[in-house]
Amino acid sequence: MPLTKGIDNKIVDYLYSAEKERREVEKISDQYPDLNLEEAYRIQEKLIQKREEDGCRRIGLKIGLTSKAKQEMMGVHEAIYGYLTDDMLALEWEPINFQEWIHPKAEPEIAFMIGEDLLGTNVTAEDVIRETKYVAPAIEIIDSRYVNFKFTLADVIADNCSSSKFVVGSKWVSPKTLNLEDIGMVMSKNGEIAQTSSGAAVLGHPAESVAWLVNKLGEAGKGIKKGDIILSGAISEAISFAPNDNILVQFDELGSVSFSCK
Ligand code: OOG
Repeated sequence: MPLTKGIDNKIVDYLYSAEKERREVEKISDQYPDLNLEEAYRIQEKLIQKREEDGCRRIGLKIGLTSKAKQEMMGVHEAIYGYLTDDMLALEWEPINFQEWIHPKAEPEIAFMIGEDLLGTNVTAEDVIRETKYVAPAIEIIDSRYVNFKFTLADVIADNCSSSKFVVGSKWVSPKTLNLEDIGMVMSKNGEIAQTSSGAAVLGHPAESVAWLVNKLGEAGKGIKKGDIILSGAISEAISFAPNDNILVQFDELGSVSFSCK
């Protein structure tokens, strides 16, 4: 049964206040088990509009569930996307206050800085590479608003795919001379290796992931814009961290990115 009018606004307020008040809430599918993905994306869009009403600006998008392992874990065959707003962008040198989060986890990512608008339903990884000005190492901090990070696909889409913060490294390079699928990555916590992987973990190639995003948005007549930052998907499993931890992500050729919280 489709959501009755007004219910989506109620869900938006429920998720928005959970984030603002830093508390975990029961997943919405417990109350609305028939919530479908289209409705979930509509709720996500309204959630972003609410952020905009509060003065935030959209600066890009993130792609999630891009690894086979994560898709299998969730029993799905498709990635998901959410929006990034300017208040989510953190700088490498600024310690972030852990109190901003509920139960955060860090994921290594490759960020794409888009040089030209990309729109359509037949966009390829080659098109993405051609229109990308730079790629950079990044860390995404996800912070699901749901109890114990447990959710259905519709739940997580409505919750803007657990988006919370992201940090982009200071070395930005053209993707044209790199082989992004072969790039190795090591993520360490307080100097100890926590995860290793390579670019191929993201749908075979991070640019494939961005192409998937453009084509998915294209189905709804949307696209990505010049100047957008796109987080192409976690390259390994996410790791939890605590106050005073330092997370460092090092890539071959792309350089490194780190953050600390207090
Ligand atoms: C959903 C978001 C996952 C990724 O890159 O796979 C994600 C979650 O696990 O909370 O950002």
